[in-house]
Amino acid sequence: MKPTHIEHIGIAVSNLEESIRYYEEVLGLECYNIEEVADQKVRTAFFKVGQTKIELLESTDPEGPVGKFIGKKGQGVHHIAFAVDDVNQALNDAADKGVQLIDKKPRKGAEGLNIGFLHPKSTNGVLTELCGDK
Ligand code: CMX
Repeated sequence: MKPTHIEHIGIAVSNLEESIRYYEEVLGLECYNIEEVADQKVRTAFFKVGQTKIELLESTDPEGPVGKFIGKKGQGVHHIAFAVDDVNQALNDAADKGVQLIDKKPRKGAEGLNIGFLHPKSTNGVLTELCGDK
């Protein structure tokens, strides 16, 4: 695979509205989309910084992936998402190289993109998302 850019950085937050205020009032960015991803048990807010986005993640369930993360580690960077042409192909490439997949096949994430996660235990501790149109 060859990622074209960092599509977004996912940041776990305790309170979406409070965190949006920081990004808007201090960093001067504009929140252009708030979306609940029921499947992932999160509410998300998006900002654009050049070609890359910031995705704030507020958990809707303490047992969901972000709820558990915040319970253990507190707020902070949760994952990095790389844009790839073909998520299915990229997941297969990673598996062939011995990387542990969280998603064996792409699924639909926020903003209608196809997404797939690689397990942080095989990516040097960084939860890694691959995402794209295909
Ligand atoms: N970054 C780095 N390490 C992480 C992590 C993260 N975001 N989340 C969990 N871990 C680590 C934990 O610290 C733990 O490590 P230790 O064993 O050393 O303590 C290990 O992974 C297992 O963690 P856990 O709390 O027991 O959590 P689970 O195994 O239940 O789940 C994970 C971990 C990554 C498999 C799960 O969170 C997952 O499937 N994530 C993918 C989906 C996701 O994150 N969705 C939310 C975002 C959706 C979106 O962007 O729209």
